[in-house]
Amino acid sequence: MDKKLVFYDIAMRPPAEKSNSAVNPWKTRLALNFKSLPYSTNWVQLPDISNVRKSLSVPACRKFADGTDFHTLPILVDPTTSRKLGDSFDIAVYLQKQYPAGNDLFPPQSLDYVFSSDAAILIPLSKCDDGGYPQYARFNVNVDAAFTTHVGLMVQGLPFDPATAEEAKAEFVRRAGVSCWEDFAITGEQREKLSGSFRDMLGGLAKLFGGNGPFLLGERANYADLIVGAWLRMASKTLPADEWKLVREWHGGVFGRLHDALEIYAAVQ
Ligand SMILES: N[C@@H](CCC(=O)N[C@@H](CS)C(=O)NCC(=O)O)C(=O)O
Repeated sequence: MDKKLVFYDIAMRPPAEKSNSAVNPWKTRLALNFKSLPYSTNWVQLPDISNVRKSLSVPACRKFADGTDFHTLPILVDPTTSRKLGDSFDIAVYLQKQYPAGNDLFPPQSLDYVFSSDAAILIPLSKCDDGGYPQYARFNVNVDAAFTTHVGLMVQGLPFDPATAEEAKAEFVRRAGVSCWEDFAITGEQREKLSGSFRDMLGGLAKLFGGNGPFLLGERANYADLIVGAWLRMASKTLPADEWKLVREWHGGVFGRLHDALEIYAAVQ
């Protein structure tokens, strides 16, 4: 590698390197650090993502329910190969294939986890190429669906940058077809119910971490741990403190241990 990789992440409340809470950029950051690759972070404000993505000529990998493009991060640019990638799973596959030395993101394992629910997901998830790792691709889709079904618990806790908060919130309101930001609040009995469902969903996932941990395959992490770990990073930064404490403790503390064991890959470069 001649030059550092360039990683585009979402800037939340300053300092951005403390409040970064978007799950898919977290998957990429954890993967870059796991592979010990030198990179720099370009922080992008939420309302600027479309322009940045278009200016890099990276096509959208997600669509809104009405079929229009949904421009997202992460993006990774590799100046050494001139490659530009705009999906966290594609990025992980690229990193493993282009930079195979060191930690292996995709050791063989079955990752037998399927999430099914009747709850609708507001914005459809991306359909991605499995990159030659179908078990991991399927796991990514199922874990994303499992957490996205419960993301309502986290939305109100997103640490927006005050400079762009009103604009960003208005866009979230528009997409959801609700009338104001306060409509996202989930409280009382409704919150207890969703929180119970979140606990049960995590119980299903915890079964995969049945060994001595802290990772799926024991002492060495892989991309499947990073996928769950990225959602835990988002949860840690957006859930009310008492709820995050519960998540850490549920199911014998498996997710608290996983989150903490991934701390070594969470540094911001
Ligand atoms: N499949 C894509 C999804 C990326 C995605 O949904 N990114 C979200 C953050 S986690 C985003 O950029 N959202 C921008 C917005 O909501 O305006 C990936 O894995 O990279």
